[in-house]
Amino acid sequence: MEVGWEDALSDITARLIRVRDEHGTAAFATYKGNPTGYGFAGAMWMGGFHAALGVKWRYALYADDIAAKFVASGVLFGSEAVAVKPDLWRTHFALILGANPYVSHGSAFSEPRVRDALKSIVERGGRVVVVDPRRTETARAYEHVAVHPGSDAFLLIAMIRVILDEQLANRAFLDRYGKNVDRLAELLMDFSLEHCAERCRLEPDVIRALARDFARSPSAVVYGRTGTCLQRFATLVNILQDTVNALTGNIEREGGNVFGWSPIAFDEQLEHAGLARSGGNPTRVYKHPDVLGAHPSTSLVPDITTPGEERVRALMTFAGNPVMASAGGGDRLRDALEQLDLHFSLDLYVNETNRHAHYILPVTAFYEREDLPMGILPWMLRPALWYTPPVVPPPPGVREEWRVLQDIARRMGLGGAYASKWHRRLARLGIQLTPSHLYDFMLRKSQSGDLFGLRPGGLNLRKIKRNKDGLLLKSELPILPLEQRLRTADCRIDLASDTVAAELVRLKAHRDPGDLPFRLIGMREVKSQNSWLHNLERTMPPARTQYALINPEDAAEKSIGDGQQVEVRSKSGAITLPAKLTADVGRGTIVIPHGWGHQGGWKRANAAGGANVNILASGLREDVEPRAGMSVLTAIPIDIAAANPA
Ligand SMILES: Nc1nc2c(c(=O)[nH]1)N[C@H]1C(S)=C(S)[C@@H](COP(=O)(O)OP(=O)(O)OC[C@H]3O[C@@H](n4cnc5c(=O)[nH]c(N)nc54)[C@H](O)[C@@H]3O)O[C@H]1N2
Ligand SMILES: Nc1nc2c(c(=O)[nH]1)N[C@H]1C(S)=C(S)[C@@H](COP(=O)(O)OP(=O)(O)OC[C@H]3O[C@@H](n4cnc5c(=O)[nH]c(N)nc54)[C@H](O)[C@@H]3O)O[C@H]1N2
Ligand SMILES: [Mo]
Repeated sequence: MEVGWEDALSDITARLIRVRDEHGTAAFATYKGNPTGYGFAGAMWMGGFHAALGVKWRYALYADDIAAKFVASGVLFGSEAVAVKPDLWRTHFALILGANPYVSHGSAFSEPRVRDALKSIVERGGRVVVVDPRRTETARAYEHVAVHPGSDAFLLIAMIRVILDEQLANRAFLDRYGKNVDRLAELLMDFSLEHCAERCRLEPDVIRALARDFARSPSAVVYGRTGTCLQRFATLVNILQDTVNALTGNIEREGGNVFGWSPIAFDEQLEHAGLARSGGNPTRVYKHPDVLGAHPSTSLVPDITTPGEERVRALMTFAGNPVMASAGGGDRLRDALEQLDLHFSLDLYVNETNRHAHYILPVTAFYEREDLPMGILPWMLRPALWYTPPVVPPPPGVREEWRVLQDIARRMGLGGAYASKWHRRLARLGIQLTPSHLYDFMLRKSQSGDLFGLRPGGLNLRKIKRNKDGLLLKSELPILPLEQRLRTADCRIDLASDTVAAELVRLKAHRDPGDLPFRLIGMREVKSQNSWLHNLERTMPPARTQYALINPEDAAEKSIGDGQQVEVRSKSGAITLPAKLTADVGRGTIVIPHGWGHQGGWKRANAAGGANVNILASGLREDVEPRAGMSVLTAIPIDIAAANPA
């Protein structure tokens, strides 16, 4: 049913006030999805909304994406807020694990010309090696190492052993910044090269050569992304990646893993807010850690449904679709959402998650609003700022995200959705700061700012708007002494922390169920953005279908023909979809893209069919990576069978 903004906002406000009066602000929760990264004003106002309302539970896509990388940075570098990224424009060796930048465009770093950056490595005589169970678009363009799903920890351990055993480590770097190198060697004693190679389904010589070449390269960097973060041992794998970087001296060196540069010190802001260390505000039932202040979405179901104190009763979903995208999603989440006193959503579409919400508030899309994407500055390989005005007028009836959040906070008597209590006070006096005010203020007081006139030529919003093609702030990332980068108390990188020791014990003890011999991995498609972009003719032409990619020999053994329906079963559920046979995937690996199987309010997306692959992910407490709260969304044990055997 359609209602006007006035009715919707006044009822939302009334319900929020009722929940607060009856249960306190610990009954408030939000879920923030991926597109909050593509609109800075909305993201900023969401932070302000949390502060103004005192929202205690802040679920986000991080746990289905990247929390493990942040936690690993905390363990090694002393802060989870630092944006460490591969220096692709200068490196001589990029070892890429579980990332497919030719399709994804790169992640956890920002570079508009990512293909050129990778090509530049080969052009200066270097190498790009892609470690992936599938021969991906990126792997095809460079060298491919076909690792078995979920075995990256063993690959990295084996590389570390070769580097240590063959004295290939950078002693000068380790003497100055390393710690516990000998203890690391002891911890890894039980993992022989041969055993590790077997787990990875690689030849020991392949790993040996990789380790030697990496260590001897003038500069080199291990870069891992979702394929490593979504594994059962995600934090360990992310720590081991930077352990390889550190052992070879490739931290904060040209061509290594570098801390980068941003005019606005978002890392320090997070550190001052006490958010650079995970676990300060664990989830109420599973006690999974918050990372950079965000809670894993796998906890949503128990936190809504388990009776008791601080139970979630009012939820805002903002640019997200956890019913489809989260390991804790599916029907269980859909049913849990029905129990809420209030669920409202800011979105462009009626998706699978907000379909059952009390209110869906339609907001402007990226082409319909102005933006100044400052939030990704710390991740940029070439830091730049550009202002974009709206390029098309919004359809009637939609509002900008920040205005909606501002309005709700104002109606609740809080002034506005500002992080700063001073700004909220000003707002109560009638002075409402807009995104432009805050952008200008942040820029002007930043390390490159004009300091409100004290530093002529410095940054301010007017200057950025005047430069229609944008302002390139740095063409090369500055390299600083590590003393200025590391946040550890002793200014050293502990390579054998208690976290590593504990995770190695867990790794050694873990056994996958023997009756599920295949391993499921995901795949991003050019014409999808997680669970959306599926409702447009250009991105979802009638012929487009979701497939399960299967190695032809596996298919033959299971009597599955090309195009035939195959049932894919995990311990958590089963889905059926057509098979596509391809030697791009190794034996024992099944590849299924996520974000399909729509049942939202969209027509074309629903009609496209397919299945929600995350039904196969468990999201149960025992299947969540304990250190960072990451979901296990890759290397899931499964079995396959022809759905309609002849
Ligand atoms: N199996 C499997 N599952 C995965 C992953 C995987 O690799 N494999 N990847 C995970 C990752 S990395 C992520 S980030 C998550 C994503 O998880 P989510 O962010 O929860 O899911 P999306 O599908 O990206 O949903 C985005 C929603 O935002 C809406 N939207 C788009 N633009 C805007 C906007 O400007 N404003 C607002 N308010 N709404 C907007 C869209 O209509 C859509 O409904 O999925 C995770 N799920
Ligand atoms: N076109 C498009 N672009 C996107 C997105 C999208 O949905 N569509 N999503 C955006 C988002 S939210 C994100 S977070 C980024 C993600 O950016 P990337 O991580 O670069 O994207 P993916 O294509 O998911 O790459 C993950 C790779 O990991 C591999 N993999 C799976 N399991 C394992 C394993 O056990 N070991 C190893 N070594 N590899 C494994 C997969 O085969 C896959 O090739 O992409 C962003 N860009
Ligand atoms: Mo993501």
